Amino acid sequence: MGVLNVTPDSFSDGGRYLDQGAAVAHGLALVAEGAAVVDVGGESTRPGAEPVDVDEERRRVVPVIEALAPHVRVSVDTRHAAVAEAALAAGATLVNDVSASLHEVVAAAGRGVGWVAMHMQGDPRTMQEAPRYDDVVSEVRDFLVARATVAASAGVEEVWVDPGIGFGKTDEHNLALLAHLDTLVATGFPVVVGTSRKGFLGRLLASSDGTDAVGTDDRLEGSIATATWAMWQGAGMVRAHDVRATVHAARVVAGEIER
Ligand code: HH2
Repeated sequence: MGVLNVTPDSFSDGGRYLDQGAAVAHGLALVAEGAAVVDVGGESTRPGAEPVDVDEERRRVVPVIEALAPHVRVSVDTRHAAVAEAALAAGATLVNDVSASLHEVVAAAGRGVGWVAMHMQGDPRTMQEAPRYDDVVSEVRDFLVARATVAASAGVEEVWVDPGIGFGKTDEHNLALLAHLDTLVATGFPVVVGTSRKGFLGRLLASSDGTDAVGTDDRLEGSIATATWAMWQGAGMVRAHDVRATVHAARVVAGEIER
């Protein structure tokens, strides 16, 4: 799943694709690099991000989805029902829902439309202030299984679950969720994981004196290492900014040999 943020403020590519022409061109480049899905988002959910007006979010994503949908499966990265509905009308067939609450919109859209339920503690503005769990792995799993079960009973045929790396989690929580990804895979719901360029990678790669977390443009190796781990553990999809490198890693994990 290639990331396409049509936003001024996303944490790693904010402002690069706010222009519609640039966004569509980048989406097509992701397809050429091997993305099976392009995930179009019009609201940053980075820690501390301010919410975006729904009309503005819709205005950002709809034309880009219309342009890309004939070429690739498009998902819409949104927390808002009105944006999800407009995106589905424009040709998206997957709702990537970081609020894990839009299953009814997806059920109403009928066959062929899927839903990603992602776990988040709190909301983006405040989620990193003091994340707390007794047992992060089982709490995230239980939450996702409950949401996925409700969606499946409402008639959603394709339901993905995502532990929401970085969404209301400390670095230790993120690492525990990755270390125990098999717990989520064992639920039987297909798993999506997004680690690409995230802050915990920057901190893991910081210099040994603990200063200077590695910047967003210098987290490729960490992103590929964690994506590879996730695929190896059985994740069915990884969300990535650097699609070419991630597709190469996926092909190696799958043991594909072209003759
Ligand atoms: N992470 C981000 C956004 N959407 N969706 C899913 N399913 N899983 C994730 O881990 C995930 C997500 C955050 O990354 P990004 O889109 O690059 O940044 P921003 O939220 O600042 O636009």
